[in-house]
Amino acid sequence: MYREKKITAVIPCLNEEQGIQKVLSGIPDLVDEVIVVDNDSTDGTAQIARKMGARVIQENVRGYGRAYKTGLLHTKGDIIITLDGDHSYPLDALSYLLEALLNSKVGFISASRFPVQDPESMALLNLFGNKILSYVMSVLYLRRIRDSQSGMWIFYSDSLRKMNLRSDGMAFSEEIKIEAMLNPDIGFKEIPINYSNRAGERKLEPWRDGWKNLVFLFRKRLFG
Ligand SMILES: Nc1nc2c(ncn2[C@@H]2O[C@H](COP(=O)(O)OP(=O)(O)OP(=O)(O)O)[C@@H](O)[C@H]2O)c(=O)[nH]1
Ligand SMILES: [Mg+2]
Repeated sequence: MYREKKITAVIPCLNEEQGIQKVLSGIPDLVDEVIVVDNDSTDGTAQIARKMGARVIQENVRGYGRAYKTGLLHTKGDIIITLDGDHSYPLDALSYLLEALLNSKVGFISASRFPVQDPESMALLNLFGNKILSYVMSVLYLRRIRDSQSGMWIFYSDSLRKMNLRSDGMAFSEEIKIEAMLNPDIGFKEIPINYSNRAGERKLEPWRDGWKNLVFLFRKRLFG
């Protein structure tokens, strides 16, 4: 609990046995419920997460967005925080992000990895792709977006009822921000955080995922 609010963390994981252990051991006590959404990981992700007290939800259909859509259905908290299972997002930022949400007029905060604090933390190709996608998103929606691909968000759970979330893939990250941004009942802002190198193997395919995310932005802008 934090200031009378129940807090749920949602973490999508695909073969993150190295990272998830570190993430779960660093989750602060103010988080009441931790949901790990697993997609049939072939390593020890689910077992480790269960052993460390997380609720593990299995989703059979692959995809980052798909995992989120399933995981979010099971949350009981008033406030939801999200992050990757690869120990790249700073757990010690959770309390200030929470405080920022509670003191803010907006219902959705996205943690921005820009300006980059540690140049080693993000692969050059990811950095380049992210810059392009964030620029395109900013132009299409006439609003400065620093980090369109951030996977660390903090928002009120009742915002979910006001959003139309469809993407099953990596574009979910863009979609949830756009839905928050366009809805005057929610509202969106970014707050900078420190980012670190991921633990474990990369799964992102920068060219393929980058292209899909770019197409998604144009489709979403044109057809809603
Ligand atoms: N359940 C589930 N989780 C996924 C899937 N794809 C990615 N994830 C998880 O979603 C989070 C974000 O994916 P990453 O591969 O870290 O993507 P990224 O942060 O853009 O790329 P990196 O720079 O390599 O970390 C991680 O915790 C992944 O394990 C999936 O298909 N299913
Ligand atoms: Mg990651």
